[in-house]
Amino acid sequence: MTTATTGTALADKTDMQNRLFAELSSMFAKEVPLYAKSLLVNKACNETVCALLAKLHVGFTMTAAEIDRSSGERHGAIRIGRRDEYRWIGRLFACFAMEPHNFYDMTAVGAKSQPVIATAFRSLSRPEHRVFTSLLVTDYFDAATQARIDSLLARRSVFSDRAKQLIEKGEQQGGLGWSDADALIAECTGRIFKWTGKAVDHALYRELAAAGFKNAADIACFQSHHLNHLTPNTFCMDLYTAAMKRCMGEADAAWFEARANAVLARLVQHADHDFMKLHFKHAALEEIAAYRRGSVSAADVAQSAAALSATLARPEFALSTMTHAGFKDFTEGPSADTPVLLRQDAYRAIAEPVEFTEHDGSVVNATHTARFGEIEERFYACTPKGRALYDQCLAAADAVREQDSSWPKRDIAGYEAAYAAPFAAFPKTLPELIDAGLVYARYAPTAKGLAAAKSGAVKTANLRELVRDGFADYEGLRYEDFLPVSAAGIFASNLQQYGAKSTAAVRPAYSQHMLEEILGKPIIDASAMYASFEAESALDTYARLGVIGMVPPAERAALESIARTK
Ligand code: OOG
Ligand code: NI
Repeated sequence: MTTATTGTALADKTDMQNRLFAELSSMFAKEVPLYAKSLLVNKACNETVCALLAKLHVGFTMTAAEIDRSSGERHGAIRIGRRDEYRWIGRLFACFAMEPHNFYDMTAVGAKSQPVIATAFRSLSRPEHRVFTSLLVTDYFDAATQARIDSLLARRSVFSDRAKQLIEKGEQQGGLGWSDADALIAECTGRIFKWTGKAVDHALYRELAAAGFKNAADIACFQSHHLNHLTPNTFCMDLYTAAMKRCMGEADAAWFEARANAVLARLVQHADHDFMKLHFKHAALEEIAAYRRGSVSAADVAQSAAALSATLARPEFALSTMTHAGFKDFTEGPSADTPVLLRQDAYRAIAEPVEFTEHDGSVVNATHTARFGEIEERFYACTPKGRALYDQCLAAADAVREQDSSWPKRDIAGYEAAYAAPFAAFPKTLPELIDAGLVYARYAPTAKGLAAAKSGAVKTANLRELVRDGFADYEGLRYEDFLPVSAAGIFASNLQQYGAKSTAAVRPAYSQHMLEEILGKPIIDASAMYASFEAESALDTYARLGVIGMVPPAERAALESIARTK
């Protein structure tokens, strides 16, 4: 904590961020009852996973509070209409230490293109929350439609004067005291990100939706930047999706139990120390290194699956009795056995009542589908080489699925194997992924290494040898960003719209530079950051182990120049 010139203690920005997301989560749970229930399902699945992992890794523990925290929201998404609003959003997130990372041009993802460009706001280092923030580009439309959208958007004011004052105060002071922080969070949940169920211009809404632009209608006709989803974190994607299908009434108890059995058996096989480091960031590397190998039998797995199945049969898990539009048929991202980037799935958007006010003041009662329930599991961040390989594998796997779109529903095991086949080009373990230069890692000296350094016993500046000798440890860097093609897939299946071409006389091109001008600040290149974290950690490890002088000059210069991109 630091002290402001006014004498008020300033709140820690990461603490503010945690509180903002907790409040957004309870706002969204009240707005979307299915979301509240999905959190319960996720927690039940994560508890099952943690109990098995505690048997497999003796010494691993998760308190109920830790499971609760790490089963919560990991990202949200909002869609902004105007450029000045977008700049305010950037300034708002900066109050919570969230900075723009990466440029996503959703107008350029082929057939799935949408009229938005975007960035994601998150903390630079070890982020737990992020918000995918789109900006509607109205020049994607023909001139007449553009004028109608722009004039609707011009009339709204999402940020109150109070919110703007608080943001300015935060900028001037370098932070906010807790009472101001709480007031700003209340502006977020009470207005900026709140669902109102009120909209304007149903005629424009209908036209945009009919032309494949429901996404644009979701922005242009509404009065706030309502959250369209908030995505919790699962420790086992396939268990959660199976549980949701069971609870939503798409699969029966017998199917669930068999599927849970299969995915938990797979989890037990693959959940080595690297898996633990990736999924449980609250545990220190030394703590994880000290876990002893326990044993989990087939009977243990079967018992877990049966117990979870019994839990999900309880009335509070009967999501089938609630209004819903079903669960997606397949998971986006890499195959289940390829631990890179992220896997995402979702229950589909529900139709919600909306009251539209027309230009003449009359009211139309209609419905709108935009808000859905995503889930995610994050894996290793890819280097550019890894990303290129991923894109190649994904295209081949998508082609397999597109040959027979009913496959995932009909025969999940057969479909999984076919989807995984093109990903065979990817190694499946962290050491192999690092050796192949496909993912980023972070290194650190161990206590043993530091002791050896004191007595001059460390004789190599080769990271692999340092790790082998127990002088250094490492973790794979977790991917903290988004995948536009998965995002487009989620958009598409939720809105039941598969993208739409520009209707402008000349299709405009969009650039990162444009979005930076709108924000008034640079967008951080996440890939350069992963590389710099890796290089810095390597240099720091060499230095602390007293072997920096042994690093070949060319290697050292290369590491220093990557580390300096920060
Ligand atoms: C953005 C979707 C992007 C994801 O998980 O890829 C996203 C949106 O629906 O507005 O959240
Ligand atoms: Ni999302």
